[in-house]
Amino acid sequence: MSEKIEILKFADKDGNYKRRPSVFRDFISTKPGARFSPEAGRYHLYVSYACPWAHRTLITRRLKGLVSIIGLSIVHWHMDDKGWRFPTKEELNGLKHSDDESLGTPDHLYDFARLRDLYFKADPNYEGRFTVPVLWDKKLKTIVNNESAEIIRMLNFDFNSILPAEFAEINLVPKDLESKIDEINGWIYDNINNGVYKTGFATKQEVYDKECKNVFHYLDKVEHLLKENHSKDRKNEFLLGNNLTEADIRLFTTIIRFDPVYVQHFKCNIGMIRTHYPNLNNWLRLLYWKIPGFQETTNFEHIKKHYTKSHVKINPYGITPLGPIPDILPIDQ
Ligand SMILES: N[C@@H](CCC(=O)N[C@@H](CS)C(=O)NCC(=O)O)C(=O)O
Repeated sequence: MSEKIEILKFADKDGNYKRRPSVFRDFISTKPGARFSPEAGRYHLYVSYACPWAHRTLITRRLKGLVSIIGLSIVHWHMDDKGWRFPTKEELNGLKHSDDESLGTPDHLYDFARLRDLYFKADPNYEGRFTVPVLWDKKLKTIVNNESAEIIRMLNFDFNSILPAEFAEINLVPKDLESKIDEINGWIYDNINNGVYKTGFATKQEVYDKECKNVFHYLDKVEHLLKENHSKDRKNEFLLGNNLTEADIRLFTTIIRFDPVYVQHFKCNIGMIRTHYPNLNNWLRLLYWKIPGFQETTNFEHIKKHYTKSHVKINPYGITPLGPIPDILPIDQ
């Protein structure tokens, strides 16, 4: 299917991009008799380093100490007309180091060529999209869940019984902040996380104008929020005060892609984070440079190449811009 059809299929007749809901929506649970119980080595995550939704799961897996408990396969950055694929043996043999992830990894479980093969293994009649992230159950050989918002909640809460205390204690959705987190996630998702896609995939000028202005309106709102937080107490460096929460993770994966990709590729170019949003820029650099888990799950090569070389309708020659240089400013600049 060509990119044109792909985009048009999800843009309505008025030129608005519509994201379709995920299909596999089961949950891992400690309740007796639960179909999916938390077990070390039972589950596997399929991600793309390019994808902001998958990136949420990578950060949460790392922060919760689940790296040795939940396995990982990484698709190639190039998404073609059949969707995501894994790097071929030849491609991987051509790399100097066996731990080089610049092209992704093989499918560590089944050696499938494509992510769609995994979806068909779970359900031969599957008719939805073949999206990342996928949380796979090796025991029942099926997809537990392919909705990132739900996967990160499970990673936060539902493995605690098998985690060492230092990781079980980490709670990215503390009870007293839960409703605030849900509220902020809601408007950030609609207007920023998905807002950049609605801008970039708009097929009518007036839709683009509206969506682009909307993204910047909400970036202004976040900028203001961070500024207010910080002016009340210098320790308030995060969206909801002095503790990192799920809301920061979900915003981070869009903001880290903003200057390198969304500004030029999705034409979100009324401003840049580094030049127009000092508080967001400080927050971004704090997470990236100072908090383990953010930098190591961010792969700018996958991010830049994926968007610019996969969306052929937006960028027909697949030229990846060199800048901005650097991808993210150093902490002290
Ligand atoms: N609602 C999903 C959205 C995931 C999503 O759209 N992933 C994109 C990559 S950024 C994808 O895999 N797209 C493949 C396709 O649409 O064919 C989630 O948050 O998990």
